[in-house]
Amino acid sequence: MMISVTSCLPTVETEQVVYSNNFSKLDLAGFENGKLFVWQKDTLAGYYHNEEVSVAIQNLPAHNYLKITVDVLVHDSWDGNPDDGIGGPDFWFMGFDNTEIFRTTFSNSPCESTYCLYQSYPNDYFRQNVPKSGAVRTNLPGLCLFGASQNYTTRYSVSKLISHSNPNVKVFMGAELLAANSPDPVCDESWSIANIEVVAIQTN
Ligand SMILES: [Ca+2]
Ligand SMILES: [Ca+2]
Repeated sequence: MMISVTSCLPTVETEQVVYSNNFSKLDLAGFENGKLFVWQKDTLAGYYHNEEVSVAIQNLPAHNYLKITVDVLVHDSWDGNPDDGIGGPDFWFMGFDNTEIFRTTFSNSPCESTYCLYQSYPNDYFRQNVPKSGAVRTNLPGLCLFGASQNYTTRYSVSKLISHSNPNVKVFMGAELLAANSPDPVCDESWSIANIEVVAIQTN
């Protein structure tokens, strides 16, 4: 957050975690399209393919910013940026209420000097970053297609600060994945959520 160096810059007055859910309590209150599964001894929301999931959080304390952090697991053969009409792009997005605030791509694909399926994360689409850029964990097996292979699930902690003052908010996440050459697209590429945290911030 901003630190006050002169009196005209806002300073944080209060900062409060208003929602935190890692699904260990099987809590899907407020969710639309909420579903749970256990994977690698962890309860996750998912798994999802070309779907949207949201959580409505109500009666927030007075605030003018929200910091939304979503821990996402990207499973199996995501292809990132390439717009070939067959494999990608593989988009993931998030937003609040009816506003999309972030649209990016992820890639779990091999990257060599002669061939690389780049991803946009940690930036917005379209940016060319190497696969798994910005990941917090990469040494996990895939979920389905590459369930027997290590390094085919990648964990990201996606964090966004938004201007917001309404006492209610709906946070949504979703994906638009393309796997036209796959007999089973959901097995080919999917995603799940390990944690969602919302912090209400009031500046003066
Ligand atoms: Ca794929
Ligand atoms: Ca794809």
